[in-house]
Amino acid sequence: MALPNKPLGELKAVRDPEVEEREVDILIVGGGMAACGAAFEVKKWMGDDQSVLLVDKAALERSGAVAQGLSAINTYIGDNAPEDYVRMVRNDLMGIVREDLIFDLGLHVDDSVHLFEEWGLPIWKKSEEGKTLDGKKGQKMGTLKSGATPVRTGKWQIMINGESYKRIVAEAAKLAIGEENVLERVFIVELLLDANNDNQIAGAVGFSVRENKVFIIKCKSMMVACGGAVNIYQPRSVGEGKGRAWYPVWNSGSTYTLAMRVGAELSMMENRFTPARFKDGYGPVGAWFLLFKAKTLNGLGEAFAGSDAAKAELEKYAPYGTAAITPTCLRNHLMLFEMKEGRGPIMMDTVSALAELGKTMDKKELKHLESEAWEDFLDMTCGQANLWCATDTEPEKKNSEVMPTEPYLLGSHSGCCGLWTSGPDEDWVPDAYKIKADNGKVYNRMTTVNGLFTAGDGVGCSGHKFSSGSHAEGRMTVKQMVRYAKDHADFQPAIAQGNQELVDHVYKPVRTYMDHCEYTTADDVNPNYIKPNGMMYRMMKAGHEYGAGTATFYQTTTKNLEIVMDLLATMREDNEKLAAGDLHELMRAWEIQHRIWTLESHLRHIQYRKETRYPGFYYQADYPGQDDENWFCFVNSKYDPKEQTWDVFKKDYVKIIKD
Ligand code: SFD
Ligand code: AMP
Repeated sequence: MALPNKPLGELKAVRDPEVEEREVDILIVGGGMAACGAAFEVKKWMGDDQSVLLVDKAALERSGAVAQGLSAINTYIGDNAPEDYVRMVRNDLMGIVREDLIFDLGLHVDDSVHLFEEWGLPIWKKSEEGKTLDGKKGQKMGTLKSGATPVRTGKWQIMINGESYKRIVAEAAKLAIGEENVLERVFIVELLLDANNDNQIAGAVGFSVRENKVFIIKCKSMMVACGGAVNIYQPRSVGEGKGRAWYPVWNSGSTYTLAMRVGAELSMMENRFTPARFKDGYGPVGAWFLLFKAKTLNGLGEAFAGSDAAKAELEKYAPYGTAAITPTCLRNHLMLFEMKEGRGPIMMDTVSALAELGKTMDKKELKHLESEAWEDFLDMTCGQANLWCATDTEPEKKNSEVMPTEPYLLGSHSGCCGLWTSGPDEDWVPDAYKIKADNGKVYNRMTTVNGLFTAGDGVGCSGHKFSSGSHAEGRMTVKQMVRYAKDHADFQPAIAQGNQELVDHVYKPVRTYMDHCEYTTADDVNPNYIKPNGMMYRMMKAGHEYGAGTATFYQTTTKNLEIVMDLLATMREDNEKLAAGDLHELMRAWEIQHRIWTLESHLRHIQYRKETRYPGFYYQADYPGQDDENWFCFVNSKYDPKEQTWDVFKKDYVKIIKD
């Protein structure tokens, strides 16, 4: 149940919080697209004797990446073949992906899109004359499920009126799971292993950001779906603009950190996404490229993407670079190439695109087209529309600059880092892609920790799921979680740590603050502690300068990586001295720790992979270009929680869908 909004000001933390214990069969950590899919689906498969709980750090209606809404659903298979979906994802991610997971998702994703429409999400349709109909007009054409034609932007994406997308999806999730089974504004700090069975998940510990209370929750099976990692790198936006990034600022790498700290295997953490976006406002470019057919121009006004120089550059990265659709990282690479050659900045030619489209339109239709251009941002990144207002930008009169952003880590958009999970238990899935649980059975999307599952941004090696795919994956996964909990009905989760030990751990930053805050007149300057905000600057600066941030045009070297790893090790030591005076700051203290662990795993993987697999996302300058002979494989890693050591290693890639 949602707690009411707090009164003015932050809620002071107390030294000894209340403790609330819960025990359920199925625990869903996170409340985003994947978790809402799981919540919608779970009761269809649960037995009457089974129980479920969903825990979100925020309020379901506006949490996670879809909080602001979206203006497109990027994965709708429709008339396409799921095999082609695999081919598209494989090409975009430079060849190394888990084709079993992607194909499996392709079979199920449309069902979620059909549900969204049934729940009231307006999906744009084509009229019989081929005209675009949005909002209520589109709804008159009937539903996608009944055969209406969506407005495709690219081959896979469809347009929606999506400002309230998350509210619609959250409402269905809450109704299905029951409000009494949802805990909002509770931040999960750590996952907990079972005391009696090795490598078995048994629960989680977190705290409320609205009351001084620690939650200790036991479970038989768990999904961790806390989205990707944002603000791990120094963002391009500064000052008050820092509160805005492209991906959701609230997602702090919890998925990866929570899972890695209990020993779950990670995969492809070297992969990152540095999206090309409208500069400073972070407005997405997909609709402009694909729907409005806009081109990007270099500083000389040339459409550089088709130039001979660009073609020669792309040929270096064949077969991906020479494919019909240039992979996302290489589209960035071309922009960076132009900028480094002194031909920046890169501009989105909105003026010519709208003029061209307007040629076949009357005045009223043209006005509508212009409002669609605004709505693209108002639906999902209204800060960009604000910026257009603030800079007197009318897209039909003035072009806008496009720029690759700071790096993000995610597994559901155009990136593929995440956890190594089991594929489905089907004949066509190679054994190497099946993870056997303690009982010898295979559970789709289970991680290498028994009973621990993930979905959406959490599943590695299978990008391009987007909002619809994450929702569908949550549904697919929870069905397996219920099966796992049923198969382990006799399992009694037992947590090794006592309640007091867990409370001491979670509230450590509060105690540190209380012990030392009187020593200073400036709350954030103290020889005995560091505030999360200060730690954030330290982490961002380290990655920015040494870990292939925007400072170096995304380039790093072996030596730079050694330096940043040293800096991160010191940060982890200093994290013991983090201090939090109120509950919001306590959340910040744990978020920054999750970010630091995530960043470290990312850089460990970059350090291990001795090639540059994703030019445009990052460059390992000592190992330029791709080395298929040695590196056409996954890179996985595992943190051992007992020994506190890391292992990074190769895992074979298996091709399932032929070219
Ligand atoms: O324009 C804790 N996405 C797009 N998808 C599309 O289908 N179409 C688009 O148009 C897309 N674009 C886009 C997108 C996202 C954003 C931010 C923008 C534009 C500006 C991507 C999708 O949104 C994305 O793929 C899915 O939402 C991923 O789903 P999931 O479930 O993996 O993550 P989430 O929805 O962010 O949810 C995370 C949840 O975890 C909670 N959480 N809870 C408890 N304890 C903790 N420690 C927690 N940490 C996090 C969060 O509160 C949240 O509920 S476009 O660019 O292409
Ligand atoms: P974006 O707005 O960049 O997140 O893109 C939305 C969708 O459009 C994603 O599926 C992208 O892969 C795709 N996309 C964006 N730009 C292009 C482009 N220039 N060519 C092909 N696909 C694109």
